[in-house]
Amino acid sequence: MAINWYPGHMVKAKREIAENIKLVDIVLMLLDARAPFSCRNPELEKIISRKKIIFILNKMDLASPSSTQQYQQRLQQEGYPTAAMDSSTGKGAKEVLQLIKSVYQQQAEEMLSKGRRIRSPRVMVVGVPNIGKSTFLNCLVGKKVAQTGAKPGVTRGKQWVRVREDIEFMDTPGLMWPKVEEEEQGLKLALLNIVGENAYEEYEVALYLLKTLQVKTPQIFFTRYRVEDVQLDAETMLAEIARNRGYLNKGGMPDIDKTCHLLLQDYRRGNLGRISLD
Ligand SMILES: Nc1nc2c(ncn2[C@@H]2O[C@H](COP(=O)(O)OP(=O)(O)O)[C@@H](O)[C@H]2O)c(=O)[nH]1
Ligand SMILES: [Mg+2]
Repeated sequence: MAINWYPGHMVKAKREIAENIKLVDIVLMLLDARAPFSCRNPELEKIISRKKIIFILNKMDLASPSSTQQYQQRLQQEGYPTAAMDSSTGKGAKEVLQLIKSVYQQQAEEMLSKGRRIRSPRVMVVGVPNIGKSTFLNCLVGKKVAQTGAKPGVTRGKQWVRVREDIEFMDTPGLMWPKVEEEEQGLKLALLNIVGENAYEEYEVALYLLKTLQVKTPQIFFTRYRVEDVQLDAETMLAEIARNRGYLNKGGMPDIDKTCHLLLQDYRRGNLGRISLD
């Protein structure tokens, strides 16, 4: 399966980011902590390269803590400051604000040495769809500025929202598109609910998840779905889960589509544990 995902509105999104980037000092690039490298886009990083980029590994509550640490180390080796965050609870918010201030410090000193007045850092949040941009902004700013789960692409006038620590956030986050280069990366992005659902078959993504679980956490098939032989081939496994759940068609046959949907949902909600993919 080739996931070829570059919807029309991404062209507009790219133009908007290129415009808005001029107004800020720092870009916070949100990545999914479960597969941060799959969310990246070198082309966009190049467009932004004249600004300071901070990578935020969001949804860390759903990711394997040791993987998150490793991913952060790799990004730091590339020279990027990083932090991890759970925007649904605000865990990590303090560290993010602290990081922004310390990254800005250098710029502030340069301003000072040129005899310029130091102003508050201006920050823009960017990230792929569903990564949690709106949730993140609302969480840091401490009130509802951005609509969560909203359809992207509604342009309004730029507004700045100031947080206590004297940081100004652009109220409209930038929509970023991942660069999908290989099949497995596309499957990960589909599993993470980042690519639009018309771009993939749930069945194929569920097969990918199933194989991943069999490698990383096979016991889950027993503990959650009551399947005793955790290494069954994919087809038989899906049918077993369907029967155990009572997901049957009219003819009494296992409902495979419904079972695939269940698997994906369980992964996305964290019901299968904290499983990272990159
Ligand atoms: N578990 C968890 N869910 C999150 C986190 N951040 C966002 N979400 C959820 O992810 C979904 C997409 O969030 P949203 O802010 O609308 O994403 P956006 O499209 O990037 O603006 C929503 O259901 C949020 O509740 C997080 O750190 N942890
Ligand atoms: Mg949003």
